[in-house]
Amino acid sequence: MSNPFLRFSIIGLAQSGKTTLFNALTGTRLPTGPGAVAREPHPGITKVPDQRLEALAKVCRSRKIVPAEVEFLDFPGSLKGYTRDKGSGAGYLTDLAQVDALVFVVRAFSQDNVAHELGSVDPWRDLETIEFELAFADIMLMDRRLERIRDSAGKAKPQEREAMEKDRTLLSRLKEGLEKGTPLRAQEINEQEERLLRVYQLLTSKPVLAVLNIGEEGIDRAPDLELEARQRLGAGLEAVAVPCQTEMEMNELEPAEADEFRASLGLQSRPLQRLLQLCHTITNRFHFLTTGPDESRAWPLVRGATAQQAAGVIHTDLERGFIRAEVINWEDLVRCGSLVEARKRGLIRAEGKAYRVQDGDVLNVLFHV
Ligand SMILES: Nc1nc2c(ncn2[C@@H]2O[C@H](COP(=O)(O)OP(=O)(O)OP(=O)(O)O)[C@@H](O)[C@H]2O)c(=O)[nH]1
Ligand SMILES: [Mg+2]
Repeated sequence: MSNPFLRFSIIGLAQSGKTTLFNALTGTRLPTGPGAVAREPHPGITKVPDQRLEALAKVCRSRKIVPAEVEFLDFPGSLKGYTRDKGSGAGYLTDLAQVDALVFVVRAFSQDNVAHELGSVDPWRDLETIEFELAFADIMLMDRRLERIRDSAGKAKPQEREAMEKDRTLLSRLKEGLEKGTPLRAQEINEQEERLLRVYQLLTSKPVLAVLNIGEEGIDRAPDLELEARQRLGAGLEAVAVPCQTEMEMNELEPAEADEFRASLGLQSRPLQRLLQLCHTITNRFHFLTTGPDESRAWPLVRGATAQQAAGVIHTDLERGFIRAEVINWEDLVRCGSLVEARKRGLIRAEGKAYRVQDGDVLNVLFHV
């Protein structure tokens, strides 16, 4: 296991607020609005705030706090444009697929001076359009693959032919489901099939977070909107309402000022923080922690991963030479006030390589290379 950070593609229809959200998340100042004519996806990094790190840094007198990071890619223009454009479309869709999950941005703010490719504001229709376009792109890709199998099956050796036949049956079945409107993420796919599919990077198999881009006037309706989105979107999808423009503008404020401003708008929490949490929920990720005088740090891990795999996120040497991990829950450690005290009270456990790491575990990996 290595430590590539989580990556997300931000996609949607034209002028839905993708770049505005990207700027809000990454502190970038890319131009927004109809004048912006980027063609390439733009990458940016967001640090994931984690209050546990501050508490640990205090206890262990860490010189540095290193939060986890996630990467967002801002895809310009309309998804619809690219699925229909055979020229630049293919490259765009391949780029878009190189991520862990997709963030759909749909317009839910009412402002007449923003031109929208579909006219009136209707986030549900826009979500359906995005799903439809992704399904369309997947079907095109499956068709191409099925065609290639058909063309080369005659020349193939018996063994290859068997593998091709497996591929063909699987793709045909999934395609049929897609054509009936069921994205791959909602279809039954077993582990072995999932492995076969991995090379295709099919878009509708990716987890999705829908961002309802509300204006300040929509803040009161946010909880209802989110609920409705979840009901409409079905299993496996998450939704969050974010006043993207306001959040982007708040990057110019001090954090305390921004919180005050949010409260004055009736926002109970930080929507971008919720967004980041949900990014981890949909990708099945959580963070384990390390701490010491150098740094207190958060590391991403997939749910169910073992202590040895967690060691590999820190460094491949730690995974290879893994002996055991000393583990303590972060709150227990903070309550003890020091590692020495925690050890005295017997709260630091020794765990083997198969131990399943929990959210909030503080790990110290003992290894030998
Ligand atoms: N009133 C209001 N306007 C917004 C909001 N979010 C975005 N906008 C405006 O919508 C326009 C489009 O925003 P962008 O972020 O450029 O949209 P985009 O999806 O990146 O656009 P393309 O990449 O060109 O498809 C800009 O003029 C923004 O100021 C919002 O929450 N409220
Ligand atoms: Mg944009």
